[in-house]
Amino acid sequence: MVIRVFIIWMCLGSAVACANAAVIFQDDFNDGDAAGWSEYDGTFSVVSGTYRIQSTAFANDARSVVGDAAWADYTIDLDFNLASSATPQTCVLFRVEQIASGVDAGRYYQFLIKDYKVAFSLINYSGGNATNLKSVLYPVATDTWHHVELAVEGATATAYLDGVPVLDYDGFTHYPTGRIGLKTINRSTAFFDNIVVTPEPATVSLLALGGLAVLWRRRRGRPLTPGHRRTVTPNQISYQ
Ligand SMILES: [Ca+2]
Ligand SMILES: [Ca+2]
Repeated sequence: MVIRVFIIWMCLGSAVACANAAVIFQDDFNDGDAAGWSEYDGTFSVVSGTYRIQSTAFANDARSVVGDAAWADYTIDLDFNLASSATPQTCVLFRVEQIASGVDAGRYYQFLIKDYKVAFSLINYSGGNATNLKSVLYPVATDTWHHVELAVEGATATAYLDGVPVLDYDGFTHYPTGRIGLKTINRSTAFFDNIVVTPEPATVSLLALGGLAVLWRRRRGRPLTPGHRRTVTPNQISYQ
């Protein structure tokens, strides 16, 4: 009982405590490795505390995934630096249901970032023809660190670049759950850092603690949506 009261007091009294408790995955690569990540088809290394992913050929999908296949609604925060090249492009993968070696081999969504556009795509063993769901022209400087926030909830996802909402789409009905991932394609190289995954909506549930629930909304003051799903994962996963 003492522990219950203490934890409840912590969450009621400190949003910071709740925010930390809600993190279900994080990696800053400062330990010099990418232990825990599953890598496919590219060249991977940790360089100066960042994760370098290189596509080695035109039709080479360099991908690395991590997390829990049961994750449904979550927000991915990360920093990336897309190296200049002939066709610079990288992707943040979400709801990775399946993944395998080969071009477009797997079932997952991706937030595609090129130097001039961003897009949401559907991959289903697409053989080099990923299905474009929605795209918009948007300049992204290469050789520069940027921040991505990708909020996925139900059939909707919203992508922010450096704090600016750049793309949203509400038709993500194919894959209900899946891991997260990083990707470069067509000879591109990108660096990644400060990966943080939190449940979306950022709601902390203490239902397990004697039936008392404390709900807390983290981002942008949006009202709680009646009937929204909670996907708090009890076990934190962290590969450091
Ligand atoms: Ca780092
Ligand atoms: Ca590590």
